[in-house]
Amino acid sequence: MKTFLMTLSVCFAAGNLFTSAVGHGKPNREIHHVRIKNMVFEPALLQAKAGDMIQWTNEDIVPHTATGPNFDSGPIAPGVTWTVTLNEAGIIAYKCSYHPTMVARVQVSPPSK
Ligand SMILES: [Cu+2]
Repeated sequence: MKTFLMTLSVCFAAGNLFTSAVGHGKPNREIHHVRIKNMVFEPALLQAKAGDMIQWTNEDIVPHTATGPNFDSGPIAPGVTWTVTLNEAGIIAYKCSYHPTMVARVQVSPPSK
């Protein structure tokens, strides 16, 4: 009988642990959209948080790239979307490797807790 009671109390404690572990949500990860149109990245300065995804969509009729210090889309064909996740905070300048006048930035702030 004594063993039975101990088992019950252990289960109860474990149940409490489980309950307290629930409710810690994942950090919110947003998807940000950059439009490539008329040889311009829009917006020119995008605000994001570390861990967010950035999606470039090429709405021009020629290929472009989104090329930064730590990522490179390679050619994004017309009508195609390319996505990257940026995990480090900072201001990231990127360009299109085909068209040097096409430059823009993403400002990545630290992740929200
Ligand atoms: Cu381009």
